[in-house]
Amino acid sequence: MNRRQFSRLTTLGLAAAALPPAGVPVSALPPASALTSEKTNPQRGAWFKEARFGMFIHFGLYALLGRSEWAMFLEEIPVGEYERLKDRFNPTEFNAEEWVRIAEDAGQRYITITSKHHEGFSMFNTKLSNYSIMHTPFGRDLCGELAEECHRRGMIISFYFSLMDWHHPAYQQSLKPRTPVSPEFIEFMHGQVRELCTNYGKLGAIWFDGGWDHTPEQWQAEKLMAMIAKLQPDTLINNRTGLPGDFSTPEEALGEPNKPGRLWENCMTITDNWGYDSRDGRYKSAGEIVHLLVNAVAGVGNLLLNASPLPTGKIDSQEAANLRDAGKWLKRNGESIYGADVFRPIYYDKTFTTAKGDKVYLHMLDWPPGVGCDIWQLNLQSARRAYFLETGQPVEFTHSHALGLRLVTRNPNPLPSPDTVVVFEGAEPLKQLEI
Ligand code: H79
Repeated sequence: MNRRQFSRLTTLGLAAAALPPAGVPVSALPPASALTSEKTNPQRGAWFKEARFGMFIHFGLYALLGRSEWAMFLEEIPVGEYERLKDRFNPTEFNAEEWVRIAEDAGQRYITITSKHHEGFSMFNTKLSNYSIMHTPFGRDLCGELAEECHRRGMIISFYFSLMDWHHPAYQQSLKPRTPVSPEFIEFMHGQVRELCTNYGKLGAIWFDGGWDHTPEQWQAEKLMAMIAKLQPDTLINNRTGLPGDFSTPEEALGEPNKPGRLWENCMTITDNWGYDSRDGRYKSAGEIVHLLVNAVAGVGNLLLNASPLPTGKIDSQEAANLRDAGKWLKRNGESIYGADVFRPIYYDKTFTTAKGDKVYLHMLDWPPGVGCDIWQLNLQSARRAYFLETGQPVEFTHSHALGLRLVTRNPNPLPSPDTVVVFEGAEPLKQLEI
């Protein structure tokens, strides 16, 4: 879905159900969890299902230390010492266009950036604190520049926002689990979310995190979500305020294929860390990225894959290269991913199916060149014809009770591909019978 189509969801009035009627006080409205439910407005999640693949970006003061975004906590760095990092924060090589282009080349359709992580440093132009990117040598609204570039290019922008805040003085007393959160902090934190929902145009989602030490009541999460629904009726909200919100967020794990209709997004690192860590050296290859994506989409979920900018503001070049390579596969096979639905649950690690209309896409993640294949328990007998998605070349297939689907045509790729997709036309998605 491009930006114009995304905006049309509002102009068509599809989001109206989420808007409070004029003159009704927020307290008299149904709970925000109901307001943001898909049942209220089935179109709310349309962009999310269409997009399927997004870029997470973890960027903050922690990049300067290069020891992940948890360094302040894990190394017990005192607030007074840690906050001095802002005097050195100057990612002069940051270029919003370059970041968006990397995401585009990777085939990603949305970007979710840390507007504020647990460290409490705002990467946007907040008027509510001096502990922000505006008060660094850099002095520019990085989230704002990125949002603007995204809007320009039809990339959807979402904001990650940490509820907990290791820096704000009013939060210090609330650091202990299950102690109340001070009213001053609630006002500040809700105020920052209001800024994010007011100053950066249309947002895809608000992605809360760090809420586990307190209850949704203590965060006043219902009120927070009602405010978002009012300011940004189409914006999805994740489940990390402790309320269900619109979508689930399994971290470094697959989602909820067993809950039909529930949106979910698998967030994953591309290295072994979220924030830049100079000790890391492990990169997921393009093939691994494709496998993770197919795995998520086959369970009707999304993949939000993290990229870590360096202190200079540049996205790690190896990450960018692997993303671009994964994008080459997506350019040829995107039809089987974007907006794809479930055909049947996952069966094997290396064989997945996705579906759209009367087409079923069989994803062969580990199909050696030159051989055919038997796939047990997969019945595509109703299909009229089959062909390779990349080339259109026909694929001959048979069925038998003993073996299920047999691909008679051998894999013609001279080299192993991360995923060879075979399209079956005329199959009956969701009405499959067990063999
Ligand atoms: O932003 C990323 C993480 O920083 C954040 N969520 C993703 C998207 C996150 N916050 N908390 N957690 C994840 C779970 C907490 C994990 C911990 Fe640990 C185990 C904290 C301390 C021990 C992982 C390992 C982080 C530091 C060491």
